[in-house]
Amino acid sequence: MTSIQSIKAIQVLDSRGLPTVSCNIALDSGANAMAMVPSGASTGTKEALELRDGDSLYMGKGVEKAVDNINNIICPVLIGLDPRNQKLIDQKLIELDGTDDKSNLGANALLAVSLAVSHAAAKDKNIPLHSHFSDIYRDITGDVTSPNLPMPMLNILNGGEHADNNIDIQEFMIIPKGASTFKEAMRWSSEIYWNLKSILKDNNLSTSVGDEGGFAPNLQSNEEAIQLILQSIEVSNLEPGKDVFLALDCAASEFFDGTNYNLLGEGRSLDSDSFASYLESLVDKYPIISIEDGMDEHDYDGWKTLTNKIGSKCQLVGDDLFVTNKKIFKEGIDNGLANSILIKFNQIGSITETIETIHLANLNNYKSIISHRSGETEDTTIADLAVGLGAGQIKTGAPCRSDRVAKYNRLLWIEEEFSSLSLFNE
Ligand code: 2PG
Ligand code: MG
Repeated sequence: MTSIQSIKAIQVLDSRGLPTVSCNIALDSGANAMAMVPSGASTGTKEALELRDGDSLYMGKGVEKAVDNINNIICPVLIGLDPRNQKLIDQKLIELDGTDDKSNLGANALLAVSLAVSHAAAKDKNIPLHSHFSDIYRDITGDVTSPNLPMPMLNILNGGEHADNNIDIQEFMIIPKGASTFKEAMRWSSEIYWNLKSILKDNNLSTSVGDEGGFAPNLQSNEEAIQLILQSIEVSNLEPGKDVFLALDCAASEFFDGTNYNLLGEGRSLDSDSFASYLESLVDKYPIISIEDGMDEHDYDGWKTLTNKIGSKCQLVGDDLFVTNKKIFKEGIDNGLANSILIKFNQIGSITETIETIHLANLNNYKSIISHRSGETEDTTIADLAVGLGAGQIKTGAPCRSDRVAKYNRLLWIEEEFSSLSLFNE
């Protein structure tokens, strides 16, 4: 049996220039792997706790405590264990932390170790990381996956918490559904992105970008953002609603005040029913096939209304609503909220729990979309997770900025090397 020989964590920087945790694991077989954790800006209130130092360094955002927790508390317990047994290692991490929200050692500490273990084990087995994730899914759930290349959702226009413009909806994404390969999906997306840039320039609008690499101009309304994207698809000689579709992430919790949804950029305020009707009107008017966090994470009545209104014709994705947490997700399923779930492993803090949540989605016919965070690194684990679990969809930002493109580039290599895998499209 191979065993863990050493674990070493350090503080590194993420795509926003803020500290995050990086962990390296060495095995006695000689295999060695490193992973880094991402960080959100529009976080759900029930996410596992990201441990920050709160002192005078890095505006309080240092992660030296999380790093020390790995080096001094986690490391001694995991030395000698088998890295191929992801479930056992994650169990040890969860027990060692001992809290529901990982607030003792920090979800950023736990996840960094959990990810690095999976990378080291894949290297030790001499198989690609995505194949190892398929194996872990089988070990944990007893079921098998159908690996594929995920359909990308690319956020090409940023608003909300991810940009300093006046757009309230956080993400305007394109889905190149008509593409027959991942390579073609990326070419279309890059061309649309560049044509959008030209259109913005021609209209004297800003071409600076937000946290996820999408443009962040000031506009008259959310609908104007949609119209500019539709134009950029057409200029790319592609047909909206046939070749390329649209998706939104409203991140509605960010502009809900407990009673109303305040679209500050448009100078209007809508109650829950009216906001659901507004989203329905967008779906009826434009080729929008997916809406994430259309309602606030606590507005369960609003979620029910929205799901009843458009759940049969539109993918409705719970992000802040479910926070990749099996227990919270189960309650949502039982109450008929949404029909899909966004998967972010740092919302829950371990590979095992992430996989259990995806399994629950599969058992209940909810779609899973594997997702980055707005604060990212060059770590590409989510690309392999999406492939190995056959999730079918990934959202990881614009086709621009290396923290986003690293994931797409990893998928381009997987497509090249594994001809048996095809682009998911149902
Ligand atoms: C989201 C994510 C990623 P953040 O809301 O879906 O796009 O943003 O990481 O800021 O929560
Ligand atoms: Mg979201």
